[in-house]
Amino acid sequence: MATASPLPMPLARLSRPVADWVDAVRALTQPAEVYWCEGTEAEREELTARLVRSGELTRLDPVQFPGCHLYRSHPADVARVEQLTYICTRSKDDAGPNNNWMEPQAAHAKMRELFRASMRGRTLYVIPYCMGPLDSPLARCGVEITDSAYVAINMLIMTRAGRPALERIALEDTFVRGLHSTGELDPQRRFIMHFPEELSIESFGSGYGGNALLGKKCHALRIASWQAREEGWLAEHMLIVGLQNPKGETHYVAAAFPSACGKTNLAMLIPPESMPGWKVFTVGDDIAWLHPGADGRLWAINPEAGYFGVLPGTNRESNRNAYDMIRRDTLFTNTALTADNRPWWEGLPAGTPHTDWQGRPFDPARGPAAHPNSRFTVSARRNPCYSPHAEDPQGVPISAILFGGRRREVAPLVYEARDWSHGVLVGASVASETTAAADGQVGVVRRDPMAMQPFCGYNFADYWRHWLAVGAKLARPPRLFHVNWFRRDPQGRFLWPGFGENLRVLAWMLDRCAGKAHAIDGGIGLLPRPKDLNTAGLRVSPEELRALLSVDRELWQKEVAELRAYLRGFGERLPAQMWAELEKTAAALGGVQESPATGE
Ligand code: GTP
Ligand code: SPV
Ligand code: MN
Repeated sequence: MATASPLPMPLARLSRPVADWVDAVRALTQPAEVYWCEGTEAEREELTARLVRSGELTRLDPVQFPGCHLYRSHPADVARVEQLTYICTRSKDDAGPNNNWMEPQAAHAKMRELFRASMRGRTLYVIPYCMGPLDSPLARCGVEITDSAYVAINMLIMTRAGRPALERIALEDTFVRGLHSTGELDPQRRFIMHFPEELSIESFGSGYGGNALLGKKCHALRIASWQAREEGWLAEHMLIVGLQNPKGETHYVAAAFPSACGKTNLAMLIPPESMPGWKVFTVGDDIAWLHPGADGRLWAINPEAGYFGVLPGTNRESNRNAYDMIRRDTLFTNTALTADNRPWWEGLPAGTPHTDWQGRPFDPARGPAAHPNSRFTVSARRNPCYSPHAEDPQGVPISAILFGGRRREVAPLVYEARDWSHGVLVGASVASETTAAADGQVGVVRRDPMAMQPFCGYNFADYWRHWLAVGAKLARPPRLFHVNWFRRDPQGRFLWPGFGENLRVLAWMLDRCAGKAHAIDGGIGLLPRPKDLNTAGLRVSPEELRALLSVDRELWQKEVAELRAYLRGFGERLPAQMWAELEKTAAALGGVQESPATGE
């Protein structure tokens, strides 16, 4: 008689649909072996050791940076490639003018030829993962197949991956299929394809971040935004942070800023000394899934379990929490190295780069030592201010949503939308200077509605309509704001000190939410007067503060005209409410009216 095996069920037998899909991919890509990720600590160490042996990872100074490694990507594969990223829906209009589109059958045929035999001699890794806490009804699962151990290690840090995720998949009837192969890294043979109607992703020819860690931007934003519209929620490029005031009350805020525009930093903010008693807790630093709750509020979870954060500019002064967090068990990508094998990047006050991000002796004539989009991958559990509610299955209730961009002029430090509908227009009007997070020119202002230009899996006109519909369902909607930490003076210096000092602006917003703070109508929305902000200990002159809180009527009239032209590009699909809000703003820019505090 057979006795029960003490060994756990092999992963390959847990879910028939997953196993069948792996078999089909194996037949197409012809790997030398198949490796199912269990998700244990020992496994991560094993995979890391493999990459150290093959020379793909470099172990860093074990005393200063225990458990840390450096990965150097191919020099032509260092950022997201928006021009090679496609939404493949049956109807082109469903993808919208904001996306590259390809007909799904044509896209599948193209990708099939790229994937054919692409894993020959390589290992195929199967990574079942769960986006969101494993016990959360709001979480969603997927499986990534990749031939990159670097991608597998990143996914093991960034998501809840392995056996528990596959157990959940075995109980549910759907999962997102993400197929990735590094290919030859030839930019001519690189495509990131999304099939929202089939819940699948096919990514070929890049091993980098958002192109290859398919749980992140591909699943948790592009595919999830599509699902969210069908099901009545929102998938957004937002941080989630808990702010505890000196009375001990905590309010949660979500903020959408474009790539490399300050989400990680705001999510880990350290209060300035002149604001004693405040505490800040990170729930998430990049992606938020927001659901209308039975209580009429909006509830948010962070679908991720780790951070893939920007290194340049990170130091003890700007972000002490991040600086401390990444000193152990961290994977560094494309940083420079010091002579004593420590990672180095621009913005560190000490240390000297010896080797640049490409592994060459550092020569300043060749540009920065670390790549401007060099990043760290680390578990959220290493975050010294990780919120005790970050893993609550129902999420956290959101009091305010911020939109923001990186703009040297036009946008003031902060303004509040008149109401939800106006806030949707404010979110849609976000424009920001491009950064090194995506391939292409840096510093060019472009429209980036809700910081979702690269990530919305469908037509923006339908997306704004959905935002309006979600707001209409909320009895207690969050208040909506716009911020800009990046205003500059004529000499090009930042007018606002940013980082921890941003809490002063957040505190005003929370007071607005409580009906306790004053604002004036600046036409574009409601602004604090300089005296409405806590400026104790702030090193900003009264003139600078006035400049930060000013609305230049002429510039804004031009802005409104540009926005009108931009929105026209969405044609008939654009909700009429957006036009109505825009015309209200255009009319309001004619005068300035008072809007006193409204006590509750
Ligand atoms: P992604 O991970 O690409 O989505 O970016 P992110 O929005 O999380 O950006 P992150 O917080 O990593 O910041 C990007 C860069 O902006 C870093 O170099 C930061 O040092 C810098 N930065 C962040 N916050 C501020 C701020 O308040 N003021 C200024 N001047 N710079 C900031
Ligand atoms: C971003 O570019 O917004 C990121 C990094 O957060 S990536 O994972 O490459 O998308
Ligand atoms: Mn991001």
